[in-house]
Amino acid sequence: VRSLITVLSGGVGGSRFLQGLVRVVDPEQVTAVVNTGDDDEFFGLYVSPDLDIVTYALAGLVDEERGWGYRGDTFHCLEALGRLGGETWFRLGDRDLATHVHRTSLLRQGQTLSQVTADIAQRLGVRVRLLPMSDDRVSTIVETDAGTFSFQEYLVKRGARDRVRAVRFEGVERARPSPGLLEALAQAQAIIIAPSNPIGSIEPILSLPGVRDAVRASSAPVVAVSPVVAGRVFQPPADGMMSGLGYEVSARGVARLYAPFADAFVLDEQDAAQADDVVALGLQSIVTNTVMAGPAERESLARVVLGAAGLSFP
Ligand code: FO1
Repeated sequence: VRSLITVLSGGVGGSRFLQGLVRVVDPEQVTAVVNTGDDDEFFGLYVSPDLDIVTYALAGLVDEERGWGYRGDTFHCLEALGRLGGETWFRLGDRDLATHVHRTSLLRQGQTLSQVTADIAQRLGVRVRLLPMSDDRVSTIVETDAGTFSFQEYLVKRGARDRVRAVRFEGVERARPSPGLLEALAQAQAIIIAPSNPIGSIEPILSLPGVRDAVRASSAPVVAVSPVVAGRVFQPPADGMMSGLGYEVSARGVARLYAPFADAFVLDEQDAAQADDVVALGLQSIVTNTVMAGPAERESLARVVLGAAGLSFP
């Protein structure tokens, strides 16, 4: 069995967690299932932000401060586009554009998103198996007081300032999980839900036909990590999406969302007072430092999560 640890992931939070995980386990033991509900088209190019963030992070190429895009990228193409009257609110860097040009070209030639993702990852030296959640298009749509937006419009163009009324994943009912995804869940020795946006990143994956059931049915321990620390998310817009939909923006609030299928929940030391509430939801609760400041913190979080799943690594 190739895939032993299956991680459900969004962009920045998930990628940082995965960076820690591959310091502890052989990357080839890890399958990362990555949200594609945030994908969008700019200038006819197919952009898959979460896949790119995870790919660049694991390749050691990501801009660590921003959490997305290539470190040291330039924006000459975007500036020239702006001069021509093109839209420039989504900051596509020059090197980053190569990824989107290449991906779009391979998709047009008939390759699937899974194939293209594996190709790009391999060429950039990423050994984790990266699976887009689906080869079919699913679009996260955010309904707000100010109108209905795609995820990137809501987050980047509008700065996540609008009150969220509803979130839906257009196309999810007809979409199929990508090839190997259900197997990666069925065969996993541990299923990890990364500290990603529960509504914007994890929920689209779980909403694909068969996925939530496969997580529930798995005999492997399911361990989730809170993306909320001291009532704050380190990455907008998880807070606005949670509060808009009526969920408490707290570690406990996230645990409540995951309780139906998770076995253990990892929350930050700053939220230690909520550990009992997590236990009351029927979850094992583990308190540790979840703020993934640097490589050492990311690695130690990965060790705690693997320990919670009953796996230990030297
Ligand atoms: N996030 C921003 O806040 N502003 C941007 O201009 C922006 C550009 C961008 C370009 C490529 C890419 O892969 C990601 C980019 N992101 C940007 C991040 C991204 O939109 C979000 O962080 C994820 O979608 C959330 O998971």
